[in-house]
Amino acid sequence: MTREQSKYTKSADAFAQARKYLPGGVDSPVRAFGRVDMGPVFVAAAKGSKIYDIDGNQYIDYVCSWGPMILGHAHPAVLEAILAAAQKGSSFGAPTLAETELAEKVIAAYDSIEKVRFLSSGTEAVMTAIRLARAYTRKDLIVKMVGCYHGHSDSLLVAAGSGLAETAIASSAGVPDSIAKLTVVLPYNDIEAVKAAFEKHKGNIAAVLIEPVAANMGVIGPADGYLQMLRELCNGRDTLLIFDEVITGFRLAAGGAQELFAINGDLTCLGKIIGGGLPAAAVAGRADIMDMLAPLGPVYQAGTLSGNPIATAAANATLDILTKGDCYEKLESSAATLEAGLADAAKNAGIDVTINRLGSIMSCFFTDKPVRNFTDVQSTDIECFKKFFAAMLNQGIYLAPSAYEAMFVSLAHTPEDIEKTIEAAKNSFARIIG
Ligand code: KE4
Repeated sequence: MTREQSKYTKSADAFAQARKYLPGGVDSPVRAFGRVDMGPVFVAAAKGSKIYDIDGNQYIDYVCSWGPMILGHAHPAVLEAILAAAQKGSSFGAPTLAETELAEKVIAAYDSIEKVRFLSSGTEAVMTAIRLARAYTRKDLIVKMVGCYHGHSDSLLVAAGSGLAETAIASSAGVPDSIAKLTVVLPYNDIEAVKAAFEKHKGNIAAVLIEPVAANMGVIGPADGYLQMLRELCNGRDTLLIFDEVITGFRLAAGGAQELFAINGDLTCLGKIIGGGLPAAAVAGRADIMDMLAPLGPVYQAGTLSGNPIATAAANATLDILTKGDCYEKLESSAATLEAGLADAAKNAGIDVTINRLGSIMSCFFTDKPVRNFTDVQSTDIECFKKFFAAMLNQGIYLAPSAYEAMFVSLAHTPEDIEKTIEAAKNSFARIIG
């Protein structure tokens, strides 16, 4: 056993035990560290910008629970709100004032949102948005982009069809072809492909669904004018534009990518940050579409724990902090410093990297080329990323265990954290070259 492996013995034992009872030892696949060819660390606790594993190792955390922990872990005000809510009971299955308060905050942040329905996961939010779009437009097809991830509902576990604008094939077992072929999968940042799909499937596209800033193939921003052209194409064809802002909502700005790019979706899916670290998400948007939801309209959607009072308390406390003061300026400053430091470290080590950053999310791709879509990501050096990940982990820097994920910077990351991360990157690049 190498010295480095000796640092993870309790996690290794825990993983072996977990695999007896949980498929793959985890409750969500990416946590198994399969994409970095090693076993996961089991986390014992977290506070601020740090997480602590069961072997007692401390890490600066850039996963942030895949986005929600933008204030840092166990923020005092969020904890206080959770504990106060919990004292009054954990779930009622009845309306509460806090849900209305949270909806007001979401609506105040987004020009495009008039009504909100809270639910428990991003998957649920997107699944509901699709159902609403099909009901509202009376059309069946959904367009999604290669490399965008929208949760695990059947319609979205699909891969591109045989030819451009052809209907999709299932990308997961258990998804019938009859469902997969109601989705069309196109390259991200390719407006001509969208035009071709509208041409081929005249009048039958209910919605174009997109992460306005992709963060599930690494971070990739929209090409200049791309989102605006999607908006125009949808307008002209009575097709809805659905922005999946589960990651970007309240991350890139209070109004997410739609604020950043001054564009309005017809429906918006939110999650992660609006749960404050607890299970909460939302489908939201134009009132004439949202009012189709039961009990008002004919589109059914429901949830035992939707608007859960403890999750809603965490969410309200989180947004109260985020939407006041200069939080987004601070996030921008920290992330820009980190980006510059990583770029300099790679350059000085003679390693080619492309860093895509928007606000406080970024990805470091091992390539000397721009990364603008999934095909570009696939041409990056994934093996090099795995070495970088392992070298950073062994120096106490916890990155997402996949080249297809994002780094998240929080308000809890201090200048010392950023500096230590840059130093660790210098050592890691040296090891990769060495
Ligand atoms: P959840 O069902 O996991 O709450 O949300 C699904 C989802 C929807 N839309 C976007 C843009 C998302 O990024 C996600 C979930 N993100 C992944 C990580 N990239 C969650 C981590 C995991 O799957 O364990």
